[in-house]
Amino acid sequence: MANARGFSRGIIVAEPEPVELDWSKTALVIIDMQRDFMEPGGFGETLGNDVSQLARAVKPISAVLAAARDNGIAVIHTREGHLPDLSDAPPAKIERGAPSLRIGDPGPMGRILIRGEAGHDIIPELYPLAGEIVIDKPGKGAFYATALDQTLQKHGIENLLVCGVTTEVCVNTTVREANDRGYRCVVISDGCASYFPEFHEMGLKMIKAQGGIFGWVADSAAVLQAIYPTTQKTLAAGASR
Ligand code: TIU
Repeated sequence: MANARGFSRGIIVAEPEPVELDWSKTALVIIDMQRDFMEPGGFGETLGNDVSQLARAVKPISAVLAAARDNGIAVIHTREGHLPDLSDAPPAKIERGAPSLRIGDPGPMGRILIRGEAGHDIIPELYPLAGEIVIDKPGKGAFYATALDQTLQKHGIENLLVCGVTTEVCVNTTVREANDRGYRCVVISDGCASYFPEFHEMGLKMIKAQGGIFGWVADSAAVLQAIYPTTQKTLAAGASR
């Protein structure tokens, strides 16, 4: 199936090598762009992190999200969080370390990392549209204890464009899970961020090393270029639609 502009496939200039994707078999997976990680007073800050480090990923994700929506590429959002009774939160996760507030404690955006609370929701800039898939996950990986694999199979998805936060935690864990399940993963470098810039850098290197041991890495401009291969002409045509 061709996308809205007539391109059924695209080549992303990626590392360690270019990768050609069939857009009808590709999903954009946006990992955990939740207020709990992005804003002061949420889970990320309770762990002692500078949440302002993550803001840089929003614009690149927003641009790829718009292109995906415009071209009929499937969009999947994930959210890390737990049931209000904490039955899906392992004590080993809740009790770890010395955070300022623990998972389930009341904070300025509601209970920390609990489904249905304000802090658990996705930031307004990247809010899911009706009909987009939202996967709630209790762990760092989006496949663990979720229906993500079955959902992707049902939609015939073979390739994932992956972005979100944080690079070395939930993005890396999800990409590793996806790779073992046979999905081709292209991680959008500037669409990911970490509280630790050096972990962001190494998290991306780990994915693309050894001939792409877990997948490919490309920036948002390269992904957009692949979705709109004749950018100027195509965007101009789009503008006059
Ligand atoms: N702490 C941290 O870097 N990340 C997480 O706890 N979850 C996600 O990455 N979503």
